[in-house]
Formats: sequence, structure tokens, C-alpha cells
Amino acid sequence: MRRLLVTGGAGFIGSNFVHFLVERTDVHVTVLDKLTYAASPEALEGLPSDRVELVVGDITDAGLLDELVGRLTGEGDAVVHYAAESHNDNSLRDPSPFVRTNIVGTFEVLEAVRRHGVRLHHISTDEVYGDLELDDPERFTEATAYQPSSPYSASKAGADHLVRAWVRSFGVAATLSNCSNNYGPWQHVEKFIPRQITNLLDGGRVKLYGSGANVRDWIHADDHSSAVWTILERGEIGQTYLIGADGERSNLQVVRLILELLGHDPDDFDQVADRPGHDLRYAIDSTRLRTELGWEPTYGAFEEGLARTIEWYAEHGDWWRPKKAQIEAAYAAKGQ
Ligand code: NAD
Ligand code: TDX
Repeated sequence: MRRLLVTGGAGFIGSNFVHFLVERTDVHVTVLDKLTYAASPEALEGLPSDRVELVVGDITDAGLLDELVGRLTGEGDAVVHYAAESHNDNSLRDPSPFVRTNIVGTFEVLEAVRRHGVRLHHISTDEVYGDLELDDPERFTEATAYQPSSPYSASKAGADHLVRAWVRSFGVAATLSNCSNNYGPWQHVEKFIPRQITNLLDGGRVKLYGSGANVRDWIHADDHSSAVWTILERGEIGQTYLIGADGERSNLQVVRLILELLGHDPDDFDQVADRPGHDLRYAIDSTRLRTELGWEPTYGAFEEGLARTIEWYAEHGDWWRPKKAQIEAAYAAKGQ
């Protein structure tokens, strides 16, 4: 049986990919995850134990990686590298775990796949390209120059550069993908969409940074997973693929929509302190992935996916409620 090692497979997007693999393929999955505050091991509960194994450990642990990557000896075996510190606001408070996990951790993943001659797919973000003007006619493409703004996006950019260097210098068989903003079930309540939904579900208020003019390009995590699988199956080694679903919305549009979907006045939100260095707009041109590899997103309208996500949070309070107070206290301390 084909085997994949999925780092960060207990996180929001990694766990979605593990579900995709169990439901849509016959591969065996080993998840390597440190189970940081951001992890949701609950998302992996109930998956068949003959298909999914969870190893709790750190990607900066070279010995552990060597052992796990050394098991991947079959045709089609691969490492899919999701593990990261992922929240911009946290990177502004303390960048050190971002450098350690995102850069040093990726270095250790690369050294392990180099030693064992194993295929790697590296998961990255559109934030490595910096930001666009609101009226910029060009979106990000695979040729856009890197210009990261935050410690988070700089650490992801550093990781991407290491992957490309290991491909060119050592012949590591790697592909990369840079995806836009994901939404869907199991996203941590520190992030924009879950924060607003769960604030309202608990009788709190929506918190918009600044004017809300900032634009993000939303994609459902299910569509991210199908894109990663497409790249694993048909991607060209050494290539980068941008993943996006033409879902640009301003933050103001998103908060108004969430308020309406939950039966509130769309103007009933608080404007709070802006994020320092806040990127204005991200937008992905995913033509290469669509034309060369034949991938298409399955979620039509963002509004429909968002309504389903709201329902999911309404039904999963047992999971998110224990995380909420600490996160909101930290935001309140920053005037957010
Ligand atoms: P997340 O924070 O929800 O999950 C990250 C997971 O990695 C957690 O389970 C955590 O325990 C694990 N982890 C962290 N440090 C680790 C370490 N040192 N060793 C092992 N495991 C560790 O993040 P996410 O939103 O699911 O993002 C997953 C990946 O996708 C990241 O690489 C991120 O940069 C990328 N990405 C995210 C988005 C988005 O919108 N969330 C968009 C594009 C790309
Ligand atoms: O309470 C909030 N109010 C608000 O207006 C929060 C938490 C955020 N925002 C704004 C900031 C951003 O413009 O909403 C937008 C989205 O914020 P985040 O959810 O923090 O995402 P972002 O910073 O855009 O980064 C996300 O997409 C790219 C992921 O967190 C990254 O991991 C990914 O690489």
C-alpha cells in the first residue's frame, strides 16, 4: 500500500487532507504533529486505525524524522509538509517559534527526504508574495517576486527558498504549492472567520481590524485538499502551483455576510486596532494548476460554503468553546 507522511496533519488544513486521503484514496497515512495549541486531534477521531497513525512529535527532531521518512520506501510514497506556526498576529507577538518550526523544521524535513530519496510536497501560502493594491489588475502568479511582510510570511518564504535550493542543488524531488486563505470546519478560533462566528454564537461582537478594506481570496479547505492531491498525482517535480478559487472578498464584506447569516444587523460590528503591517490584498491566479493539471474547485459560491461553516461551528461548541476565553483575552489586551 502507498504511504504518505503528513506533517501538521492534526491542524486545520492538514486534518482536512487526511480525511480526503481516507475517503478518496487507499493510501496509508502517518501524521507527524507536535499537537501545539493550534492542533485539533479531535478532527482525526474515528478514522480507521489501519489507515491513519498519529505520531506526536516535532519536525525539528531530526532523529524522529529520519525514522519516519525512512519507512517511505515504496513507489508513490511521499511526505506532505503542512506543519507550521500559522497565525500572523502571533508572529508579531513572538516570532521565535515561527523561525524554529517554519524554517528550521522545513530544513530538517528536507534533509530527511534527501537522505532517503523520498518525494516531498511542500505547503506554502500566497502571503510570501506580499500584498497587492486594491485596483492592481494582475493577481499573484508563480512568477511573482517574493516580498513577505510579516514574520510569519517571511518564515514561510524562507522555507520555500530552502525547498527550491534542495531541488536544484541536491536533486530533491519536491513540488510546492502556495494557497490563498482557507476557511471551513476545524479552523482555530484565533483566525478571522471562526473568531467572528463564535463571537456571535456566544453573544459577543464582531471585531474588524481597521476599516475592513483589506481583501482576502477565500477557498474552502476541501478544495485545497483536492488541489494538493492533484499536484501529488500529476505535478511536475520542481514546479510551484498556486491554489485559489477566485474568492476575493473584503473583510468588511465577510463580516457583513456573517452577521446577516446569523440574523444580525450587518452594520453591528466593532472596528478595533489594526494589525501592524497589515497586508492590503491577496489574490491568486491559479491558471497553471487548472490548465496544466486539470484541477477545479468544487465549492461554487463562498456564501454557500460560509453558511455551511457557520452551521458546523454552531454544532461543535464542545470543541471550540474551551479555547475561546484565552484567545479573546489576548486580543482584548491588544485592543482587538
Ligand atoms: P494550523 O495552525 O491550524 O495547524 C498547524 C499544525 O502544525 C498544528 O496541528 C500544529 O500542532 C502542527 N505543528 C506546529 N508546529 C509543529 C512542529 N514543530 N512539529 C510538528 N507539528 C507542528 O495551520 P493551518 O491553517 O492548518 O495551516 C497548515 C499549513 O497550510 C501551514 O503550512 C500554513 O502555512 C499553510 N497555509 C495556510 C493557509 C490558511 O488560510 N490557514 C493558507 C495557505 C497556506
Ligand atoms: O479578528 C480579526 N479581525 C480582522 O479583521 C482577525 C483575527 C483578523 N482580521 C483580518 C486580518 C486579515 O486581513 O481578517 C483577515 C484574515 O485574517 P487571518 O484569519 O488572521 O488570516 P491572514 O492573516 O490573512 O492569514 C491566513 O491566510 C494565509 C492564514 O492565517 C495563514 O496561515 C495563511 O498563510
